[in-house]
Amino acid sequence: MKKIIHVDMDCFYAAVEVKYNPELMGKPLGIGGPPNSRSVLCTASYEARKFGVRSAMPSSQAVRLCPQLVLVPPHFDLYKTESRKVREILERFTNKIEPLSLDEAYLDVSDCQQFGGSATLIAQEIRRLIFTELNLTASAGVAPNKFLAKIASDWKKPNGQFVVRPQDVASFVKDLPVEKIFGVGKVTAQKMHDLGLFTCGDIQKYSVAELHAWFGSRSQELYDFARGEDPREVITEWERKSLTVEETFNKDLQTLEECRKALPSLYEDFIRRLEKGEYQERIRGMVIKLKFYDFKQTTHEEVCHEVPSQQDFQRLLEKAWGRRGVPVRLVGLGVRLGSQKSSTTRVASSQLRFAI
Ligand code: TTP
Ligand code: MG
Repeated sequence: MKKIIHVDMDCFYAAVEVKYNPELMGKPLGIGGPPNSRSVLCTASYEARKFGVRSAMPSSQAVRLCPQLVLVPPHFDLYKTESRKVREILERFTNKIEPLSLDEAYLDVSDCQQFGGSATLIAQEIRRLIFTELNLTASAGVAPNKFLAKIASDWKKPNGQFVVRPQDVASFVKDLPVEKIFGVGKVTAQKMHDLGLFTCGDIQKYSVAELHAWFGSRSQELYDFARGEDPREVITEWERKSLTVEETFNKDLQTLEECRKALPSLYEDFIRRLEKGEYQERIRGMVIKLKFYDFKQTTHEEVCHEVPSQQDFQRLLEKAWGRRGVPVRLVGLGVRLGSQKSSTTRVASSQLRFAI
């Protein structure tokens, strides 16, 4: 039985802005460009959320909902600096850390000896250190796996923590809405609702074979998640082999042109995640993935060592699509990652050539 902690900073970008400019404290705050731009908010302080202001909302709409909203442009360097400091605190407890973005990470503390091995007390201590040393607050979820820990960290937000003990898993998942299941987006959730599946308890009534008829290759995973089981390991940065984003479409994309139109928003999402994880140095290849209407899938991959452009993915898409030329239900794009070590070697050898 594993002990996993999911740590998620509270309104992270906004909290960092307040830390560096205490005059902002207690004010409704939005992080993003001015309302007359096409900018959307990265996040909002809890004071602003009371007005319905949310992440990814256009600044113009946010100001309409909350006219006294203080808009601050993002300062990514500050967020990276604070994120590193949080990371340094987490490393006092274990090296098994999987960052998901600048503000959240999984920790596997199964082998951690501190606090008598109590994951609950370790999570409490992590949050105490983040508060006293960094003047920021974090929420945490403690559970036997990643899936449950991530849900739990949201349960007592802000500045709280929630523990799902192994003996509580069954009752915890029973009434959990299907939307909470990892990887279930709007499209799958709607499909589940149409089938009368609203909670994990509803999904539990079906066998893997029955789920397969509806959800194809994801059936085993859904079967496990619905029971609160999740075999995924905590993957440290060095073990991560790829970074990809994907989207399943409500209606299959019929033509190459339709697939092309799907790329910009995927690309934007990809760049955001790439920057958050600071993976640029480790890029070794770019890849496009297509899943066709019949659930068969193909990937096309090419070597690269820099952040691919949207045109690169367009080119890959044409090749992958051309293999079958049939309707597409899912498009994914991303990069393969190598270890930090070989990246250093590559830089060193190119410098050497330069020196010669
Ligand atoms: P979140 O953890 O989703 O949000 P949060 O930390 O602001 O608030 P919460 O207390 O609910 O955890 O995201 C972390 C940071 O990532 C957030 O501060 C800003 C950034 N972000 C974006 O830039 N765009 C987005 O759409 C989202 C959701 C987050
Ligand atoms: Mg957060």
